[in-house]
Amino acid sequence: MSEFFDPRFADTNLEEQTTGELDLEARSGLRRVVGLSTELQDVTEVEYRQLRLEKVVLIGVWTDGDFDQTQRSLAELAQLAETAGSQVLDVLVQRRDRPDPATYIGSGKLQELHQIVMATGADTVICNGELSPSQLSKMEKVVKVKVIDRTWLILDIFAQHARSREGKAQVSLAQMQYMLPRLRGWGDALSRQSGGIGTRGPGETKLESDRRRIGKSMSKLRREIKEMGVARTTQRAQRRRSNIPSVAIAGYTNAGKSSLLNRLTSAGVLVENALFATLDPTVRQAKTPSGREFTLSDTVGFVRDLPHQLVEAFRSTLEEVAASDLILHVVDGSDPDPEGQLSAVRKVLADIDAQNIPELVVINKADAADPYVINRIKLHEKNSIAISALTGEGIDELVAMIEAQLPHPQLDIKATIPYDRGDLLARAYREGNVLSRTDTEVGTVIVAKVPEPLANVLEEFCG
Ligand SMILES: Nc1nc2c(ncn2[C@@H]2O[C@H](COP(=O)(O)OP(=O)(O)OP(=O)(O)O)[C@@H](O)[C@H]2O)c(=O)[nH]1
Ligand SMILES: [Mg+2]
Repeated sequence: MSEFFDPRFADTNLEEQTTGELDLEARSGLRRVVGLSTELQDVTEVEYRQLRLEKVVLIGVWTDGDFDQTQRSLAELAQLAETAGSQVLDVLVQRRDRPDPATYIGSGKLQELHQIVMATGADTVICNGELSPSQLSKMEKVVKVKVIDRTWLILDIFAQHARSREGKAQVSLAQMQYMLPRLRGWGDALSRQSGGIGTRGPGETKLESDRRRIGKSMSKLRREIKEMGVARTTQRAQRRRSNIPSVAIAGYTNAGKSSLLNRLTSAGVLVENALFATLDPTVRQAKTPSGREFTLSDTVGFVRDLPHQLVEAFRSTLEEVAASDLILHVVDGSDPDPEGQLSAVRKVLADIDAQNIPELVVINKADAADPYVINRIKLHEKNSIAISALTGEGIDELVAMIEAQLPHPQLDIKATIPYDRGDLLARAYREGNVLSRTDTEVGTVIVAKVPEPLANVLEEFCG
């Protein structure tokens, strides 16, 4: 037995939408919404594409775990849909042992879904998961509007938010990667629109030529993305040579990563109550209170089950995190499930080989969070601190923790630096940890821990 549940999320404003009141006649003239299939032809010509989602019905399957978890997951899907610019008309959950292999939800329920789509005037159904191409097309046949899955929805938000050339190329690549194995599922639509003789290569079906074209575009994009990442790799290498440690801000989307960067460096990056507001990485110079330089980077946020296509495509952007000396893992302490956020982010960190980088858990939004929840997180996360990027609470303590956890310069030295070598003194402060300083007649005597290259330069002043 399977049943529909309607979790009635507070922010999906369905109050006035009762099926009986809707003019079903007027809505029965459903148009076939222009969807993925019909736009496919242009895929190699346009840089990136957007679905213009409008009125959507969300559907999820509740298989295991508690209902709360399913409800949270659908609330997040609703937030994603709204971020993509759609209005959520209804949210439905079906209780099943597992998703139906053919149609995701059972065929009887699919008919009910069709009724709901007609009654509400929805033009799109969004499924909470990654669906196979044939599941999507079978569902479309019954509900008679476009059906997309969570992965495509996230790809769409990324497409809308991509600003830089690199970001757009990465999103295009991820979209194509998603689309390639799905071409067969949309075969009908493709053959309907194909122009017949003259539009295909010799002995080639439309499907094959589409595949080939997309494959070619993907290789081109991969090449371009690689080239665009070179500048960043060079800068990173330079910083490494001069021993400037790098700190990366990472975390769940909307946790307050950009707000934290702004708070720590007055970077002025975009802060928005929207998912995936940041796609392009920002790197800023910062200094500890004792004057030690480090870089601080803010990058794309993560989400539960972040589409692997995006992780792949954004690999060069995410290298900023993978190559850092310390990760500030920002988690939203006011979220209903901060521990779930932490583990979702750690999965992605493992995917990009960043799981062994020292991690400082920054529990943000302490101003809005339940103190009990903060304590609960602190209990499990030994290296953590609660802060508010909004009010500034805990920021000084965070900075002190960052300073203590930056990689330590290795060599102990005592040097007398002549007064005309102010540059070396400045370097000792910048790159090392100056423990004491005394001004004498012959120069400044410092006792310090410094990295090896600087120790070599200072050698002639030691002893
Ligand atoms: N109450 C409260 N809100 C905060 C705090 N920090 C950030 N916010 C809000 O949370 C929302 C998201 O902040 P961002 O800094 O854009 O978050 P982000 O992690 O960069 O998000 P994405 O780039 O979209 O992944 C904004 O509406 C911020 O104003 C905080 O300490 N307290
Ligand atoms: Mg951001």
